[in-house]
Parts: sequence; structure tokens; C-alpha cells
Amino acid sequence: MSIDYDQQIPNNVGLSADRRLQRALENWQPKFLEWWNQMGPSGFQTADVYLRTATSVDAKGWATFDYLKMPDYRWGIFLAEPVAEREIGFGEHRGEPVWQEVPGEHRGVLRRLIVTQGDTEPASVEQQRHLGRTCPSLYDLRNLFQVNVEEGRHLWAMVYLLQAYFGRDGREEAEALLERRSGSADNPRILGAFNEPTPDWLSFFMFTHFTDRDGKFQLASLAESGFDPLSRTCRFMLTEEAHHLFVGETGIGRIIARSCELMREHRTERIGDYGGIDLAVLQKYLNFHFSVSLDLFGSELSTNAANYFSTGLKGRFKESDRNDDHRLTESTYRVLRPHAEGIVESEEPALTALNESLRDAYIADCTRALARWNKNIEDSGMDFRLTLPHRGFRRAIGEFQGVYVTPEGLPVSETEWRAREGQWLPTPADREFIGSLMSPVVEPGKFASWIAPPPRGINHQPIEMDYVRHLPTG
Ligand code: BYC
Repeated sequence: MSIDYDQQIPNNVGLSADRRLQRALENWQPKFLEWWNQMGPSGFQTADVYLRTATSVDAKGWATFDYLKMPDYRWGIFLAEPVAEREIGFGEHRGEPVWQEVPGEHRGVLRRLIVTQGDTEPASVEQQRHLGRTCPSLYDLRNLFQVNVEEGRHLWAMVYLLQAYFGRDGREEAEALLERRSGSADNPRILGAFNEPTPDWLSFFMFTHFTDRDGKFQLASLAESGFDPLSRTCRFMLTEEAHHLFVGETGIGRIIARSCELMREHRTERIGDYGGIDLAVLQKYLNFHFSVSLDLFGSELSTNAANYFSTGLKGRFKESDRNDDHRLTESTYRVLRPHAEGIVESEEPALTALNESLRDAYIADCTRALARWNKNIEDSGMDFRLTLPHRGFRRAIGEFQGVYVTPEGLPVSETEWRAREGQWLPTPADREFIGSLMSPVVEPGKFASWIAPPPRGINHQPIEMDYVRHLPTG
């Protein structure tokens, strides 16, 4: 079904044929806009931004680009095309037709998964709301806003599922998604990483690289779901998500390129005085964001995860490409666990270790991106190499919670860990220095001292295009 843009809420789900649902969503829409105006990009709501909007769910040519004010963005409900005769691919119901309605016995669990996913979307917009004022270029400013409006759309995607399939509970959850606040002491967002501040652009690029990448793996697992509307929703969200990961990986890549340039020019690794970011400081930010994002996969051993899988609600990454029984009742999986003698490998039931196997796929993806950055550092003749810290480093969830592990993977005492923390994680002085670099650059085609320009512009446009117009003055 094509996307209907004549409707108050653009959609490809035939909303006009379901008056009850349409009314529920039209009732939620002004509340969403109120939240957006209050918690969305601060100071830029009247600027004209060169944004892409989804206009089709085809793999080819699914978006159009134009200038618009963010509150006028057409947030809508877009599901990927259904797959004919799709069957549940894993768990106890493997081989049965997928569900078009919520199976009664899984209602609570499914709602919780959808709410947890939905909660991350407005959270990230809240975390990033002040970044516009310190943008390193108009190109980056536009990318920030593109990410923000699409996170808003991902909230719509989850709210649609809640309103369409969960009755009154779903409506209440949809309201609550607009009430929690990132970092709030009284009513915080659900998952840890989404309550951390994103005060500067180095944190923003780290967040879009590492935390959005958790989104890629979680959405891909939910795209396997036996609940077909969730699967189709997540499949389309992944199309948009790819740009967010691009913003993160290339953003960090461009900082690295600029740092290497300054290191070469001034023959030193300490480039702060020249307006650059030391790779050693970048490594500390990386350590922080990687470890926070690892927590998002949940505990290494989780009966919740086993249940999601067995009941057909949440699959594995690329479930259908895997060559096993897709039930996992007999298999085991290798998990690293802290132990009195150190960190040991332990064979655990594969079903309870599903969070860990998803985390492994994520770490492998992060390792590939890291290799690309290191290749560029090497090509520029620098000796420095970035590393991913050990999975046990600075964990707040799961087996390694309360265990003090160095980035190299060595368990140490709390006292030793605390004494060395400043070598591994951003210190207040590091954060202050990064903050001091964050002066806005809004002249088309110009870039802040600490980041290289991208190789090309957005949508085949020149780099020096005025991607955001009518900026606030003062
Ligand atoms: N922080 O059995 P366990 C994205 C809780 S990002 C706080 O190990 P489970 C995006 C857990 O809820 C993708 N609490 O957990 C990125 C449970 O609570 P209860 C978001 C946590 O259920 C950037 C308890 O600890 N999507 O899209 O196996 C920008 C025991 O945990 C955390 C999803 O996450 C944490 N980090 O796994 C925008 C997918 N971790 O039952 C967007 C949906 C665990 O004791 N969610 N807990 O009250 C899930 O699949 C699962 O809920 C989780 C947790 C993987 C998150």
C-alpha cells in the first residue's frame, strides 16, 4: 500500500478505514507536537532544514528531500510491505503462520518490549536538544535534525502498535512515553544509556555510532518477530536507522582525520592547543559510550530473553541466515563470566545466553568500524591505534556489574580501578576542554577546527550548501 499524504497522519496502514484508531492517534498527535516543541531541538523550531521525508516504503527511492520547519515534518506510520505467507522462524511456534493480532498470553511481555523500544526514541531527542547551538557546520546541523525527526517518527511507529493492538493499556503507555524524561530523577527513561547527557558533539557522534548501533541490532531482532506488525514496523525503521549510523561513524571518522592532520602538521599527539581533539581523549569517550551501550543488551544470562525467543516474540540477528534448529533447546553458548580466579569461559544454555550472543554480534560490528578508523590513522602515518575496551569494563548491568575490570580485561580492586579511572574515562577537565571547542560554525561550507569536512554533501548536494536556513539570531 502506498503512503497516503492527504491524511492528517500520513500512513500506509489504511488508517482512514479504522475510525477508532484514527481518532486515538489524532488525539495523541497534538500531545506529541507539544512534547516536540518543548523537548525537541531547542532554538531551531522555526529554521528551514533540508530534510528527507519517507514517501514510499520501496527499497529504491523511498524518500524525498526538501526544506521544511521541523514541527511541520510529516511524522507518519509506515510499515514495510508484508511478506506473503510469512511463517514464524524460531522458537516453539516455528513454522506456524505469523500473528496479525497479539496472542493473548504474550500480551504483557510484547507490550513491554514495544514500550522499551519506543521509550528510547524520544529519549534520544531529549538528550540531543541543545546540540544545535554548538554545531560544527550546517551540514552536521542538518544531520542532527534529520536524526531527531526520524527518532520522532520511530516513536510514532511504536505508538501506532500500542494504540492499534493494545487497547486502553496501549493508550496509557503512549501517553507515558511523552511523560518520562531523559535524566529525570522522578520519571526517567527506561534504559540506562538514555538517561546520560549528550552535552557535546563528540558525545553525539559516539552516541549515534555506539548507541544507535544497539538500535540496529535490537530492531533487527524485533524484525524477526512472529507478531507481524512489529516485524514490518521494525523492517522499515532499519532503513532510516542506517543514516543515523552513518552520521556516527563518519562523524568520528572526520574527527580522527582532522586530528591526524593536526598531529602531522605540528608533530605532536597533543593537539588541543591547535583546536583539535587528542586521539587519547577520543579513546576515553569511546570507552564510555561503548560500555554504556553494551549494557543495553541486558544481562548475559536472562530468562526474559529466553522467553522472548521461545514464544516467538524476538528472534536473533539475521535469524533466517542461521544454520541451526532455530529452537535452541538443546544447544549451549559460550559466555564470559567473572569468577574468583578471573574471567572464565562458561558454557551456558543457548536460550538464556541470547542477550550475550546479540552483544557478540554487536561487538563484531563495532570491531569492523574500529578497523576502518585505525586503517585511516595508519594511512596517515600515525602510530596511535584505537581499541574497544573489554566487555567487562565499567558495566552496570549483568555479570560484570560491581566487578572492576580494566579496558584490557584484567579484574582489579575497586581502589586500583578508581585510581586509574581518569586514564580510561573522560575526566571533568577532558569534558571541559571538549566543551570549550564547541563554538558554532554556521557559515555554509565552513567546519569547526576539530573536524574534517565530509567527502560529499547530502543527497548529491554540494558540501557548501546552506543545509539549514533562517537560523535563530543571537
Ligand atoms: N538499563 O533480563 P534482563 C534504540 C533491566 S536502542 C536499565 O537482562 P532483558 C535507539 C530489564 O528491563 C534499542 N535497565 O533484561 C538507539 C529487566 O528489568 P525487570 C532499544 C535494564 O529483558 C539510539 C532487568 O534489568 N530497543 O533503538 O533480557 C537512539 C533484568 O534484565 C537495562 C530495545 O532495547 C539497561 N541497560 O533485556 C534511539 C529492544 N538492561 O524485568 C533509539 C527491546 C536490562 O527486572 N528491549 N535492564 O524490571 C529488550 O529487548 C529488552 O528489554 C532488553 C533487556 C534487551 C533491553
